[in-house]
Amino acid sequence: MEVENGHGTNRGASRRGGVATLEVGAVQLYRNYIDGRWVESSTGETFESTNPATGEVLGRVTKSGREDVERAVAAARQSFERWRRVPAPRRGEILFRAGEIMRQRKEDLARLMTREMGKVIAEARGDVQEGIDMTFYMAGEGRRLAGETVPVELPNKFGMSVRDPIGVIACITPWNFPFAIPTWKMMPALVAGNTVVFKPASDTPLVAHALVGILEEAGLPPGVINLVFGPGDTVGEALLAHPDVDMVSFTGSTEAGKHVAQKADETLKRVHLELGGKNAIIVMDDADLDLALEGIVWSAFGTTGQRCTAASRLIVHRAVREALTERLVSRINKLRLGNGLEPTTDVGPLINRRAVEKVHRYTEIGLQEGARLLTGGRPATDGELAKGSFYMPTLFTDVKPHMRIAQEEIFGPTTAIITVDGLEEAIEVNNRTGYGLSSSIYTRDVNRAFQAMRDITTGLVYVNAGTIGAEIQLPFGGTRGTGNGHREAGRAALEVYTEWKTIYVDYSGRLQRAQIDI
Ligand code: UN1
Repeated sequence: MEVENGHGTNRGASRRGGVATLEVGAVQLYRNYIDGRWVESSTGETFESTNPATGEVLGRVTKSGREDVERAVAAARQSFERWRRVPAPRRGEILFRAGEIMRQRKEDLARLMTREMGKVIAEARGDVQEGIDMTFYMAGEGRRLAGETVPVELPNKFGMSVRDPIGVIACITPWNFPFAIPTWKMMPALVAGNTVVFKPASDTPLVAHALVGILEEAGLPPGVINLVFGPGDTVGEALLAHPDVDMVSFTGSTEAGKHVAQKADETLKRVHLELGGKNAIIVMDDADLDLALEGIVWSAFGTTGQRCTAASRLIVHRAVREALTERLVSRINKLRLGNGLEPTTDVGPLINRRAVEKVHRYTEIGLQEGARLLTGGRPATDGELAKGSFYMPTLFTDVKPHMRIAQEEIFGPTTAIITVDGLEEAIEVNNRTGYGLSSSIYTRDVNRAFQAMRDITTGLVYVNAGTIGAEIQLPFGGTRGTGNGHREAGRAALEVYTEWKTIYVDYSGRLQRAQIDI
C-alpha cells in the first residue's frame, strides 16, 4: 500500500476510463473491487442491470455471497491500521482528486445514471453535483476535523478531545440517489480514517462501479474502499453479522432499517439509519399560489416522487384549496412522461415493475379509504412507455390525515391534498406521522413562518420552497421513524463517522486528583 505519496497501486484491473470491466458477449461484466483488485465473485453467478425506461440490459454484474463479504471485510480491516495513520490532510487530498475526476466526468456519470435508474437528465446531473459537493466538502475536512481544547481545573495539566476513526464501515446505499448518497457516507468515513465496504443497491450497480473506479484512480490505497455487489439477504446480512464490521450506515425503508438496527445490535455495531419520509407542503391562505404550485410540482413529482424528501402530502388552507387544486390538476396533466434522456421529459419511470405495482396498490388503497382521485392513478403504457415502468402522476383530494395514503411512504408520483382551517391545525397534521424528515410552508406572513419554524418537528424545514433540495453543508436527516437520531452531511456527519477521544496530559510531575485537589 503506497500511502506515503497518496497513490495506490492498481493491480490486475483492465481499465477503461478509470472503470474496470470484462466483456461477456455484447454486455460487459461488472466486478467487485476488493483489496485494490477488480474480481469476480465466489458464486460465479451474475445479475443484470436494466434501464427502467426501456428494459434494455446495461450490464451483467457479479453476484456476491458470504465469502466475498468475508474477503472485503478482511481487506478493509487490514488496511485500516495503515489508513488511519495517513495524515488527514493527505486523505483529504485523495478526495480532492476524486472530486476533480467527478467534475470532468459529470456528464457521462449523469447519462449513465439516467439510463440505469431513470431520473431525468437534469436531476441526474444534480445528483452527481451533490456527490462532487460532498467530496470537496469532506476533502476540506482533512484540514479541519476539529476537536476541542478547553481549560482544565488543575495546574500544569492539558485537556483536549480528538476525533478517531471507528474502523470498518459498511455503507449500504439505495438506488434513488445512486451517486450522491454513497458519497454522503463514504467521504466523511474516508477522510476521518475509516475503511469502507460498499454494498450498493442492486438496481444501480453501474453507477456504484463508476464511483469506486474514480476513487481508485484518485489514488485511494488498496483495501480502503471495497465494493461488493449482491442482494441484501446475503451480502447485506453477512455485513450486518460480521464481527469485524464496526459500523453500518444504511439508507432505505424504515422496515429494512429496523432489521438493520436489530441485527447490528447483536455485535454492538454503531448504526446510522436514514429512512423513510412522509413529507408535507403546507399552503396557507396568504401564500403566493404560483410559487407554491411550482414547489409542489417539483417536490411531488421530481425524481418521480422517489425521494425520501418527496412531498407526498399537501396540507392546504380551505380558503385557497379550490384555486390551488384547479391549477395543480392542469399542471399535472401537462407533465410529459418519458425517457429521462429526452430533453422534453418532465417525469421519468419508476425504478422497476415492482415499484409500479406498489404505487398502484396505494392508488387502490386511497380509493378504498374514500379519497377522491383527481388525476392519474394508473400505470402509463402508451406507445414506448409500455416498455418501461411508468406511472401517471397522481393526485388525491378529500384525504384525511389518518388515511394510509397520508401516513405511509409510497415512494412514487402520488400526492394527497388534506384540507385544514388554520396554521395550528396545519402544523399538527404535518407533525402527526410516523416519519419526520422534511416539511415546507408557503406563507407571506413572517409571524406564521417563524411559528412554523418553531413548531414543526421534522429534521428539515423549508419556508417558501418545496420539501426537496437539501444542500450538503448542513445536516440532513429526520426525527421519529426517519432515522435513529444521526444526521448525514455537513459537520454533523463527522459525529457519526468518528469516535471522540479525550486526552489529558499532566505535566506537573506529581499526582493531581481532579475534583479533589482544587
Ligand atoms: C433522498 O431522497 O434520499 O434534499 C435524498 C433532497 C436531495 C437528497 C434526497 N438533496 O431532496
